[in-house]
Amino acid sequence: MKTVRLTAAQAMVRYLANQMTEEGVPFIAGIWAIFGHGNVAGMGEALAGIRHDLPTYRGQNEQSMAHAAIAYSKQLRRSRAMAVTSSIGPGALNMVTAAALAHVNRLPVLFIPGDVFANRGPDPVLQQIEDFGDGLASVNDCFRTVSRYFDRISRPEHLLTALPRAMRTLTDPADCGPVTLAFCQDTQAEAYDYPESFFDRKIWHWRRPRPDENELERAVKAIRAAKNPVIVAGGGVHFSGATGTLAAFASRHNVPVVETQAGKSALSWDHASNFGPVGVTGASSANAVCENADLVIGLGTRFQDFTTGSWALFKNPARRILSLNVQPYDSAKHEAIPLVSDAKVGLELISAALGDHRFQAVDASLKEDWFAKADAVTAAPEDGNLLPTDMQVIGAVQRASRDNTVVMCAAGTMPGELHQLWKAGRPLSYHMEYGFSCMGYEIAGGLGIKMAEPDRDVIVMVGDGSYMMMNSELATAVAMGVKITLVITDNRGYGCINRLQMATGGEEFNNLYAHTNQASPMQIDFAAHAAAMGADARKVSSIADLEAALNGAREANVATVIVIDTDPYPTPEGGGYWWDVAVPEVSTRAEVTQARAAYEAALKERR
Ligand SMILES: Cc1ncc(C[n+]2csc(CCOP(=O)(O)OP(=O)(O)O)c2C)c(N)n1
Ligand SMILES: [Mg+2]
Repeated sequence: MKTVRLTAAQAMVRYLANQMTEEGVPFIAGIWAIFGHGNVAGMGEALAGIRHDLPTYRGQNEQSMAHAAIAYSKQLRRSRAMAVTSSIGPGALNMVTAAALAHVNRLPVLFIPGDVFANRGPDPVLQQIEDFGDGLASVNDCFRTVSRYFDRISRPEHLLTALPRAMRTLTDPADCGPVTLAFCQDTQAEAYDYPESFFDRKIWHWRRPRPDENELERAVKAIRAAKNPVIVAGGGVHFSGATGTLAAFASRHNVPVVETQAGKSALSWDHASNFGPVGVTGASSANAVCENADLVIGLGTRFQDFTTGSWALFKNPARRILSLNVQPYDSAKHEAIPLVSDAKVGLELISAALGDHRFQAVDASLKEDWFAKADAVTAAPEDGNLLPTDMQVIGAVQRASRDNTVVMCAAGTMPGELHQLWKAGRPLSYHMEYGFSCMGYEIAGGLGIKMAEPDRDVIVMVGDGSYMMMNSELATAVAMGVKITLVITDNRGYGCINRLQMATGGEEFNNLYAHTNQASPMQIDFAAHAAAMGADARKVSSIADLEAALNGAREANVATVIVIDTDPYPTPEGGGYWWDVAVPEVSTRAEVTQARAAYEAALKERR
């Protein structure tokens, strides 16, 4: 057997650089790295040596670097991914939140945190925790719960089994998610005679699992028996590349489609079958269809609470649920009729079995009513003296957008309002991280999206709160010449949580800055802050100026930041659905007691 003597770190990166997609490009498109003593010598030396085949990017924070990596893969429908490496201890733990984000959203990312010495010579090394009763414990154990595959590389030859398992997980449509290979510091630097064949180029083919015949038969029978089915399109539709198939299916069989946050843009907003966003942040049209449906067909959805109205939405006493999902876990949720399958293949087979079967038309005026409401709240304000609403900001961004625009967000007021009000055209023109809804995903995520699709205009919608939590990858975007546009809606605090607090009977407390424990009122000049990181930044004072600034941003040659003050209180009415947020059972506040009574009544609607 021919062998090659390499350090474990050199072997790891050489292996990664040779794992290819069907399109002939490396599956791992690059690696984000922040070095410390736990990876600079081993991984650092190896990455410098391979930089022309596997580019290394240096961000400002391990978590946000991982956000960029994750957004990159989400935008490319998981067809490629990135890796992130850190030192041991704090650098490693900074990535745990991002690992959970990828875990919830079923997105591939490879974490390579440094780990303590396998030989235990220097114990305790700087940043090593000491467990008094467990000699194997390391901070990296935190990754176990939030990784689809976890391994600790404490001998060089562990890579021979660990790396293929890692790739299997990253490229498996059902098990896809974050992989953590905790890499002991001394092991990274240790040499071993690896078989040369281990580094042969390998192509990873995307699998499309076909349904079991009996499951398919039962599913088709259930669909044929239905009078008012609805398809709930989730993120799996994008991952499977099933958007065209879904459009054809919906038209041919006349089935209404509603979209989750991850599924939005599966169908163009103006497709006759698209009844809009579903659930808590949904449209009245979509939710009316769902209330009435006797068969809810989940298509690549996890059925999270925002989709199901905490399971109160699907009200029809006769309703059944069918869950077409590539992951068996999701297919069996809530006593669904399971159909384990790739979305595209599954839809094609169902369509063939249904033949010319068509369902009765759903009242199209539901949609017209909803859009009339949505258009009214997103229109440019007539009275320019009032503080703009976030809805009006959405309208301005929409009007300034083009066919190739991607609008993105993750947390705050904007995700719900964008879900309701944004008119998404092309598939993947809407990028929402609403599985983990992680504040701080936005700016780094925007960077990752633009790296994935440089030809698209990427508009990052970010609240003042999310901006304050994590903004430093803006400097990275500027330095890398990655041109994204940020719209910062400054409502001086956590507007959405403040409204939730009021809705649950609470007094306004600790959300908007005005209600926090502060000696001098917080006043942040976001434009100056962003400009200090090199962005082309300005504050605008009206919706008209925002629109003009957005149009100007296209010509800019650096990342652009536009700040606008908005009103923290108004929010779209007449669309959304109930959301289960537990209200205190006893309180001295009458408002809480009232909210509790409403809450208990609402709970009875759950099915
Ligand atoms: C990391 C993280 N911490 C806390 C939360 C809970 N949370 C959701 S939205 C939000 C406030 C967001 O404020 P901002 O970005 O200003 O948006 P706004 O609602 O004011 O428009 C908070 C605290 C979260 N989603 N993520
Ligand atoms: Mg805010």
